[in-house]
Amino acid sequence: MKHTMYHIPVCPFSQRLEILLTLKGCRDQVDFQVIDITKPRPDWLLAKTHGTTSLPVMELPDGRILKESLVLLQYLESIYPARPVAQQDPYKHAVESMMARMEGDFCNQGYRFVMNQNPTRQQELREGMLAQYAKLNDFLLAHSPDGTYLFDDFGWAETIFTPFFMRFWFLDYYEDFQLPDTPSYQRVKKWQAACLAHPAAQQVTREEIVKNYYDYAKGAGNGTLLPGRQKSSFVFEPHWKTRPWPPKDKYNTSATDDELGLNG
Ligand code: GAZ
Repeated sequence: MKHTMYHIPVCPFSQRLEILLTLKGCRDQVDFQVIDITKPRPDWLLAKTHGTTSLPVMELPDGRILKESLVLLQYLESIYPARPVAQQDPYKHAVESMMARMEGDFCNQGYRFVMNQNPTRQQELREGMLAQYAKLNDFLLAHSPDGTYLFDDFGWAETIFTPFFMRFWFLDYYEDFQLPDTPSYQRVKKWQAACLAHPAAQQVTREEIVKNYYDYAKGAGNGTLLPGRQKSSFVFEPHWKTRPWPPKDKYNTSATDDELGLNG
């Protein structure tokens, strides 16, 4: 009997689990079941989760339920010990765990920035995002000044952060946000580039992120509908590949379902 992962394919928290399993050579050991975020959760799933809606959720072969991506990562790391992704040395694992603790603020800042609808707040949000990258830069300089990754290879911290580096393609597209070429960001830039290129982390593409997250850029998260729209940018049909690139100028335009190619 397999473990089952109920997930939203484009969700960063579930990509972490796919990356970890890919690194461990165990991707096929877990049965990934796709849930459509644009529809109400099915009753059978709500019964399993006691009414909570956030995903990913994992079901053990005996029916017990676990959730929270960081918890699930640790659980999968424990039940598939053959190819560890986390550092085995207690000090080194503590270091990567300290970096993991920075993921919440990093994530929140990026989503606040993309979801912002007030042009007068753009500068402040840009600076906040840069401050987050500067913290990662300082951490890497302290613990891995000359390396590429935090340790020798793509590992625990990289598994946790890479899905956000990929989601933040939406900041490049909708906010024209890039890291400046100054020393304050050099180390984190090197890290980010290596993370983005790693073969175990290729579950999503820039085009998929930019198209699916249009509604986030217009202020609507988690598959909710914007005024005047019948369809969420997170719908599975029509497939994102067939849809046009959305307008970049989120502050002055609101694309219709038709303009987004959501009517096929
Ligand atoms: N802490 C959980 C974990 O597993 O690590 C977070 C899981 C989660 O937020 N899942 C989202 C979900 O299922 C999908 S991915 N939402 C539907 C629901 O009913 O709750 C959302 C944010 C955010 C950052 C990212 C995301 C996101 O705020 O990508 O706010 C809602 C959702 C900073």
